[in-house]
Amino acid sequence: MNKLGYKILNYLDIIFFIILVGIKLLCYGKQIETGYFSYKGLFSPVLASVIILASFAFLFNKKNRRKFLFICDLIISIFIIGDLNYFRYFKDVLSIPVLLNGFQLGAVKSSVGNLFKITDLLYALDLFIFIFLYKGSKYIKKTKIPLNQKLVPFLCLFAIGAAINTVQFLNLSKEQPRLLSTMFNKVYIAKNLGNLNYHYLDTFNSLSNAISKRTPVSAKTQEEVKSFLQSNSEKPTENLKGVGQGKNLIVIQVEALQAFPINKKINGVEITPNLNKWIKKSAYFNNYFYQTASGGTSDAEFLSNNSLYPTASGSVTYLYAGNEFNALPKAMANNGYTTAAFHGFRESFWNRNIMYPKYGFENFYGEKSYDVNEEIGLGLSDKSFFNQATEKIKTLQEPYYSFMVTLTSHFPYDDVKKYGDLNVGDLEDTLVGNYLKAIHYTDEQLGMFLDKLDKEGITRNSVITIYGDHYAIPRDNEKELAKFLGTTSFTDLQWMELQKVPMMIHFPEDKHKGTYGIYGGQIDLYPTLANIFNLSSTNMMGKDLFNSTEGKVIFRNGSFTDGKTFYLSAGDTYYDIKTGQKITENDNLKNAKEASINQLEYSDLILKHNLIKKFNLEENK
Ligand code: GP9
Ligand code: MN
Repeated sequence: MNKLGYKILNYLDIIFFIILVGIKLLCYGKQIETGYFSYKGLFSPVLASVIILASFAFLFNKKNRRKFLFICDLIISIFIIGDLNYFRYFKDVLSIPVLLNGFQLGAVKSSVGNLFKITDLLYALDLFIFIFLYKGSKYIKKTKIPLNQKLVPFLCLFAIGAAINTVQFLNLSKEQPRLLSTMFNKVYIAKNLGNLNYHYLDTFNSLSNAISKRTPVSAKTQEEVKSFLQSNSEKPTENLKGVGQGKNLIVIQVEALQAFPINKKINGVEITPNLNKWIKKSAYFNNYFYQTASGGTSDAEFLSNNSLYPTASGSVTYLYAGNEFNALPKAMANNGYTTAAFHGFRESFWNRNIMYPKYGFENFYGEKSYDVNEEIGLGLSDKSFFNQATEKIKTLQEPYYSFMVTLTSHFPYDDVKKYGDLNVGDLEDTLVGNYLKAIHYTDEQLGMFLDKLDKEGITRNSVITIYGDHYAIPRDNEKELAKFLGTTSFTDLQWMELQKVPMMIHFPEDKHKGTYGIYGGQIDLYPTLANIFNLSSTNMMGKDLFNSTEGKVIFRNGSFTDGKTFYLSAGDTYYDIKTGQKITENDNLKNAKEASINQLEYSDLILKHNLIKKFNLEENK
């Protein structure tokens, strides 16, 4: 045999490893892909991820190398089989936060047995080859391989794998900017980068987060956070205190509902006639902003139910899934309420199956609870969702807190044919035009739902809150939006002012209706509801909108406004809202800026060091 032949034979274990594990990962990719799939697309990232792992094998002598490869293959096989079974139930991939919260899977544990298929074991078949090779290594003479002969091949292979992978990761982060840090759509990562790369990324994100969590917080800082929270909850609450006590609470978070279509017409037709009608009968907050960051919908849910800020990057729902929270559902449940969350999309999206119980929801009616009999865009249509959810709500023991999250009006609003026939004229076939159609559709479904509640007498005994979760129109499409609003472009300040979402609270018999102009945001919802339902809630960072005279909205990027001045952090500039003119910083503004940054930092500290748990322990001592 020639020299090359010996070399190949010598490294047969590594070659086997790369080929066999590569094939397994490609097969797994095919199994989690429900739509279009190409082996070609997945080939490079899969190969790169396996090469990276295989490169470490060169650091061992032959016997240990085979042991190492066997262990790696064993772990990968367990993960593939585990992921596959998890996918069959949740349409998602396992992640470290999910594994750490595994005990919460409770209800699904029983069905895991039914999901397992005997053919899954094929993924473990190649292990026998490595067992065989490992056994065979008994006959190998123990020779010490010099360090440089280990390091050179290791570094070469590692560099090749890392280079291919870098290109793959960069491409994906260009296509989906928030995806790699937030991991909000794990299946998408696994589909595009392969299962092994997905788990590398998951491990990296979890570790970097764990490290930052471990840096201890000083007693002084902890005290500072606590005293801020205490002083924040000591504000007077006279107006509307307890008016909702004993009544049901229905909160509807509407996908991508911004304030700009409210009370507007296009070609003579109202875009949101139903919301407009209910706004007239409700307490309507017309200066209410979304405060979400990269966690999108999940940030809106978090802000509204916890009155804390979302994380600057990533999503609380993945990064802090292990934390303790004092959320609105928990407070309602403590007051004898039945609590339930409703959303017609897969349960694991945004880690909801883990987070909703953490917030204190006793029931979560996710995708599996509905008959997916009509699909628009991402999934179950709002029409079908509202119809089916109504039936479930009616079975809940009163009083209840029902939290509903809609889905149809989700970006990119391209399932236009199914939205109905709103004539958007010039805006036909534009993102804004399609959005108006989508939100017109959702408004119609919302209207039918509310009318049904009214007819059945439910509104007489319920407080109903509706708000939008986050922006609908990216700034790239500014021109189309300007056209709709009868202008040509927007200044930075005007663009910020456009980031309002409608928020309304409907009380029985249309009580307390009217427009409330105070500047507020999603962080204020929980304190506002806590006052209405007389909850003894603590640790909230927002304000009660019915009992505050001074408006304030702090955005995750450090921008803030009080309704008179708007500070935009991107350009470190203050604007006078009325005149639209820039103003120079003075002591008051400087202090306000510092206070905003402090608040964001307090919220981060609460999350990073699980301070709510500490505060709760201290309180119960
Ligand atoms: C899916 C939905 C979408 O469940 O909540 O989240 P988003 O992409 O809007 O953040
Ligand atoms: Mn959303």
